[in-house]
Amino acid sequence: MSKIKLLSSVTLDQKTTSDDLLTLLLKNRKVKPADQPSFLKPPHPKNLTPKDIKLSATNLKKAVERIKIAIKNKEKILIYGDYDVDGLTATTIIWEVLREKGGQVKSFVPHREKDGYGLNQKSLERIFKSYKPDLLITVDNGIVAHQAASFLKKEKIDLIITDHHLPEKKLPPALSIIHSPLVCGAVVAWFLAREFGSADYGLAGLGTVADCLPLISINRSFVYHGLDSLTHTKRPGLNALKQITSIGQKKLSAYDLGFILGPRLNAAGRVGDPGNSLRLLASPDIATAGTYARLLEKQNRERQKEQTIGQTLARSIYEKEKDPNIPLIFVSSPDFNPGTVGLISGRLTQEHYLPSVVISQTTPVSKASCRSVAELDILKALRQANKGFLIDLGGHSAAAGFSIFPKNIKKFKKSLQVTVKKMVKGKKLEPQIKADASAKISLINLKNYQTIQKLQPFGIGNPEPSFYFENLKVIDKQLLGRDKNHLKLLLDDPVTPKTESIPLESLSFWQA
Ligand SMILES: [Mn+2]
Repeated sequence: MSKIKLLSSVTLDQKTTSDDLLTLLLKNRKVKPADQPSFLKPPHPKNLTPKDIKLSATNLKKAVERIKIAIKNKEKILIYGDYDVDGLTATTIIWEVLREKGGQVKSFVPHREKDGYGLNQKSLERIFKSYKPDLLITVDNGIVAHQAASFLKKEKIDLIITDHHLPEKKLPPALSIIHSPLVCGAVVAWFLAREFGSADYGLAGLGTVADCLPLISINRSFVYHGLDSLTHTKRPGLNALKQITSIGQKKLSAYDLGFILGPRLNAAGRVGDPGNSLRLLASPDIATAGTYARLLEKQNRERQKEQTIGQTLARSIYEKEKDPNIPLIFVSSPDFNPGTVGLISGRLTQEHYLPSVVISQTTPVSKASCRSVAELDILKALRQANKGFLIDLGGHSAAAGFSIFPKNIKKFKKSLQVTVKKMVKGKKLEPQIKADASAKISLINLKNYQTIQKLQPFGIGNPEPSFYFENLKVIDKQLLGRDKNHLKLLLDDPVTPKTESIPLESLSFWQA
């Protein structure tokens, strides 16, 4: 069972006007009256200023001037990105613009296993054997790369950091740091790129959705207008990817970015070389793009297979080891692919409504990913249980990751079990369904549907409106689909006056 949380105490019915409904939905989404116009019609990215995301104007100017000199003097520039969608789109946005301006620019995204996440000396030394830049620009990483930044300084390579991750007290030594925690890495990169030409805000919108930023304020501008731009994009890579998936020419939604295009771009980095996603995004023609789109589609199937195998293994380990007194799933195996531990952890937490830790027991260092439920701050739990066992711990209350030496896994497991048990003591772990308000089915009509659509795009921070209907009567039921997995009901509310839409047809997938 799930508990239902009503965000408002009113009950909506046929007397509710569209204005009332809109006001209630905006209030539930914590949109202040003064911000309502910009929520419903977000300003276009081109009308935003660096100040809107609190970027330092001085640092931006310093970076722009240095890059201009590099372009003029034909100095070698390197963009250092990341293997996830945010990092890939950030890399593409800035690489493209600087190249168009005649810059000598190459881009690099780290290999998940060989390089790990973020700017580091080992990877730099490897890159420098074939390409030693005069100027290095990070995107979606770098804000805590103290060692690598010092190494670059010693090598007399200028460094510009652009990032959105949380900084530590001390910042790394760099020529300029362009940083905002309010947006994703691709949007930060976009603000730098647009100083040089027309930068792709559609890609920045894709990075925003894929990096799970809340679709409110500035982020909404990039997703709202970005979706429109991506729907009509001329970029061969995205068109090839849309063609190979079921999307085709249709009007894109945030769901398509997060669940169809995003996973395919991520797949390359999870099971192989993330450079393939970069090559897709940068493909100059549809033939090249088609080759990479087919490759990503294949890698995405591989990723799904790895994930399914991993999930089956994780479930069997958990079934063997589980203790009903410990509200934590902790599974570790050398057979988990390090690129899919986050996905497996997410699935386990969803299935059991328990926090989970999944470790790919690789040597010399093992990689772990964790997901949690609303009742437990997993980052806090990991920090408390750490006792010097963990390397590179990072994340937030709902999701985190760390590295650990295999010999410490057992001891850390004990420590975390004790901590978690203490932290959730007295709490009942139970999934919660949030509904905007109670309603009578007479609320449901075309006009109210259209009102709800004004709040698009929906996603994190702006969920699709939902309503709680009580005491409905099932008049008729029917199973649908080839395997009869889906449920169709005819519903009536005995106390509501009949209209042409009542009784009401409802559809529920996988609920047969
Ligand atoms: Mn990011």
